[in-house]
Amino acid sequence: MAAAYGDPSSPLMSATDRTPLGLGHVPETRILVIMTGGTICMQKSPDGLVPARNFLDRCMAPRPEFNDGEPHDPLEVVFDDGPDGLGKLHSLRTPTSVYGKRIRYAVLEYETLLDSSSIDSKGWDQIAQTISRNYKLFDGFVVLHGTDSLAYTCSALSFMLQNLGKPVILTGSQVPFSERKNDALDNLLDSLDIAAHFMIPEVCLCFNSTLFRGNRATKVSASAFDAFASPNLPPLARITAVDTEVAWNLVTRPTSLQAFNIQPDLDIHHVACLRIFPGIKPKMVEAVLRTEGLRGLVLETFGAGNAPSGHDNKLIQVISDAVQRGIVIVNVTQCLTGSVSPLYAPGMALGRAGVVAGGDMTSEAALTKLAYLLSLPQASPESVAKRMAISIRGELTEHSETVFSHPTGELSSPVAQLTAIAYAIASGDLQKVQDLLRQDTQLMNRPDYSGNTPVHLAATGPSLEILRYLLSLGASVHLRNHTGSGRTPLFLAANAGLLPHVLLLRQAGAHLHAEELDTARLHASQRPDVWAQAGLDMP
Ligand code: ASN
Repeated sequence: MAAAYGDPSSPLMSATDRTPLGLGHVPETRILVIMTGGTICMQKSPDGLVPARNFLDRCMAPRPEFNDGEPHDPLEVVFDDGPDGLGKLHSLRTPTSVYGKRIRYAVLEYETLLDSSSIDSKGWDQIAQTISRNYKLFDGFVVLHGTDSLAYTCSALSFMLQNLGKPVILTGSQVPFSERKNDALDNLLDSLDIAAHFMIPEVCLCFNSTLFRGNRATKVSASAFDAFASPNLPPLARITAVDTEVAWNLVTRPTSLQAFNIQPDLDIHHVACLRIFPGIKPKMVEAVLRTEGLRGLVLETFGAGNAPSGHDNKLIQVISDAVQRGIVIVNVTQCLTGSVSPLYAPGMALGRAGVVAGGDMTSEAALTKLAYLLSLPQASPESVAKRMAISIRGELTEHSETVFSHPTGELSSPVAQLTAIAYAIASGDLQKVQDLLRQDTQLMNRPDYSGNTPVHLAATGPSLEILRYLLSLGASVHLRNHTGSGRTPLFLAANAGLLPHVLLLRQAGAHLHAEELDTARLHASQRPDVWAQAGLDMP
């Protein structure tokens, strides 16, 4: 049945769609590179290294890895929400990758380029807004950023970008791109490659040939190329000379059937982080907890979550009083690996005082998560405390996570599995689809020879429930097949006139890709109502 989708006589392919990509045609993936500053773009000055402008022309254009040497039209980019916010940026294209794609990209450079030690929630808003405004125009995003506060920005964005369906890869470097020996070139190339070729719809940090979940990363070296680590979660991918190995079982996906949106304005000015040390005075902790307007505190404790119990338990009293006043206090460990747990009496006493156990979260993740939850409408100390203890973006390990086991102990080949799932989707057999995906969840995003994923097939299949099931597992609505300039599932559903499928895909955040719009307009006269629901602006 899968063959039907590549078959030119298939009713799913309209007149203009009948030609799958010709042999010589190499598909393009569009990536927006967002330049915020950091060492990666810096140049020497009498005052030390300072950010320098014009990264695309200065650093990327002269390098053959980033530039196929051909002239390309500028790319449309949304700069701001005002009437003149839409503009165009000079674009470049990479040569064809080992995955058979070319990456077309533009660099959006911020007015003020920062040393990342100066970033705050305004800077995070700026990045989140840029991604949100350009979400429909690009397949993925690479954010260039200084390394000093990179782990904080990764964590903050992971919470702010809600129901994210596309890759957002942050990177930077320890040595500027303009230096002869640097880590900037590899970090940038790896980030572009990941954003363009792998559907990892998370905020990630790519550094030194390793891809980390952004909210698990922490800076561990001020100078080495190996500057980041993810102490409590293995990397999401490792990039070797020959291949990129993705740990697909670790990748999280949006499963709530809601469109992408952002939560700006993290309440970072009303949270704090305090590191306990031997001999710390309860008065000192109290002074922090009495800071005007304070709503949340991350307490970095010893070992498995312990704090001193001397001074007649005065410290616990101070903490307990603050919790009673509505301050959310979260316990994370100062250790690089491991988790807080109520193993010892002092840790248990903190729990009894109402301190939330932060599991194995990094301080960066705990602090930004606290600021995020406090910024949500109707946030109460109780609701925030409850959500601090559970994983909302994969930022902490929950030990009750379901592990899928294979009933027969044997996995069939990917091709056989794809064929089986295509049959099950075409015949509306939800049970069979569920069984197959339980055996191998990666199947949900795997394309067949014509680039159709199970979501493409279900988008025109007989069972809306199968489509709903795939979307609730987190299957991507953004992958494009090999027809025309690359069709999304939403395009196929609209083209087949399937209104319920279109509405469900839209609910899950699907949109028509910028490269589909012209063809969509040509087709729109047949079912204008369906195309309108698919989000097509018609004259
Ligand atoms: N100070 C720089 C920054 O964070 C450090 C770097 O990017 N390597 O902006």
